Amino acid sequence: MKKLIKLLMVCSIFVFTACEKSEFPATESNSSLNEVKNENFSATARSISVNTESALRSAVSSANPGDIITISGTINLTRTLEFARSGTSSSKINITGGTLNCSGQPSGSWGVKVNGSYWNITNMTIKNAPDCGLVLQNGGHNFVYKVTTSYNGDSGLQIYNGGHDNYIYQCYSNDNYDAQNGGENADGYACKLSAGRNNVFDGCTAHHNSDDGWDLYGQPYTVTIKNCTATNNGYGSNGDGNGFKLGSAGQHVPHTVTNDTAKNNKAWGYDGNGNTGHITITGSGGSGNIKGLFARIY
Ligand SMILES: [Ca+2]
Ligand SMILES: [Ca+2]
Ligand SMILES: [Ca+2]
Repeated sequence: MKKLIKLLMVCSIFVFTACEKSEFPATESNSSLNEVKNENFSATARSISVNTESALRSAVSSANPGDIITISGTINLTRTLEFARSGTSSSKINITGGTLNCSGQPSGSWGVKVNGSYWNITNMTIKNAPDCGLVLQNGGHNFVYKVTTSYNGDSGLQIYNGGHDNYIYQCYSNDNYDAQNGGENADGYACKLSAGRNNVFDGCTAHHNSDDGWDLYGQPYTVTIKNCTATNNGYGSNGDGNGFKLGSAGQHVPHTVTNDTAKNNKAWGYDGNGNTGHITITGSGGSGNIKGLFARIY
């Protein structure tokens, strides 16, 4: 009954403003409309806890700005989970908690892909995906915080296909290994080939990944890596094992590397890898890297 009354109120306001527009200041009528709409008719933000794959998919596929989706315990994914919707700059979509075990997914599939924008992805583990654990592409302005990507069959966290303005903060990526290639591709963090502008890694750790800790191979825009640590990367017959691989041959892209640490990696601590762009390395060092600390940094 209450809803019916409010519905009638809204209808009458519509009719009133339509008929009496000239006598009613537009701002006043709009604000009273908005008040009613916000109270009852807009999709209000939800707080949802999920503990099954179907509930998780339902929450994600219907997510609206301001929603908080909390994953409870471990959910076994049977196929890639896509974040296709988007929040807004002032009201992000929040997904937090739990573990996503992707070991039951089809071969070659990613664990989670983010095609949308304005997500906060926090306090979560994504593991055992046949290919990359977490992929950010197309969209941007996503914030990834305290997310662990482990034991995936390609890179733990990858940004490419135009993914831009992402901030990866205090995350862990470890023991990712592409067994079928002898470890040639699985990096802790790959921001490579085709990622967009303004991607930042801050306070993250990559260790025991089969290829590199960080890999900016073919990345066309500047990436910022600060306060990060890469240790013990490089194993399998083909793993390269650089702490920070900072581009590739034929590129002229400046990257920013600040207060980072590279220790005990199989190859170099920091390798420009043929990128002739000026790489600003400040306050960064390390030890125990088999080939040495810096190579081809211009
Ligand atoms: Ca792959
Ligand atoms: Ca490699
Ligand atoms: Ca690599």
